[in-house]
Amino acid sequence: MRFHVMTLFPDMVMGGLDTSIIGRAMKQGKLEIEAVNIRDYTRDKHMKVDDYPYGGGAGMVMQAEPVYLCYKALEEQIVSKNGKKPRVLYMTPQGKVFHQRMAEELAEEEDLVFLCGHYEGIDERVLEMIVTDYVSIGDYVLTGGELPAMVMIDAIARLVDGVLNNDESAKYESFADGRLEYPQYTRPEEFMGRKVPAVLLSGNHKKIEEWREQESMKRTMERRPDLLI
Ligand code: 6GU
Repeated sequence: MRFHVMTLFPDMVMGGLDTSIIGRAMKQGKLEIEAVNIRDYTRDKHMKVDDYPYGGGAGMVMQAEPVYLCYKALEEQIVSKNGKKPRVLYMTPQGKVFHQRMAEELAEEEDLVFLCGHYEGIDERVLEMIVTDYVSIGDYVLTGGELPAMVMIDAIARLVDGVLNNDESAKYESFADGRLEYPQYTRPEEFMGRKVPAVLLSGNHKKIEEWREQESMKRTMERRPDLLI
């Protein structure tokens, strides 16, 4: 799977994703992630990519042309490899709120383009021309789309075959079945007077499974009862 991020801060995006599990998967060739600098597509002699909003108001707006030219260059590269135009996800608090089912659906794509805005947003005209999906990561405001793009890429990439080395771990986790995961323990058996639940040391796999099922339900009722309705 290939992720393409259109951004004014490519180092932020690559720096956040080329470590740990996602970094390993990139090195193994299971994922490709590229961050393309929108500023490379300005034709302004001062490399300007933003301007004042028509009608007045606070802040600056990213201009249509650099975003358009950046997308067209990417589109050509993607179509030549893949044969079809990619989905283009614009990161905005005005979008549909991202969730696990959306991650599962997006993980089916071969290429995904993430468009990250900054300042007061991007000229509406280029959004109308290139964006296929408006996506938010929750009801709060961030300074730019880079962190949301990184969050989404992490959530989608770990669903790609071969990215997690233990394919069990994608199966039994929070949200995979609409419930929170059961608590985990490792050595030592006793830590500052707190013991590991005895059932986990019993070797009785049926009992352990029942206990985990109960804990998972209890935890979901306590912490996220909204998941059960
Ligand atoms: Cl996707 N972008 C920005 N700028 N802020 C957000 C967001 C996205 N999702 C929640 N807040």
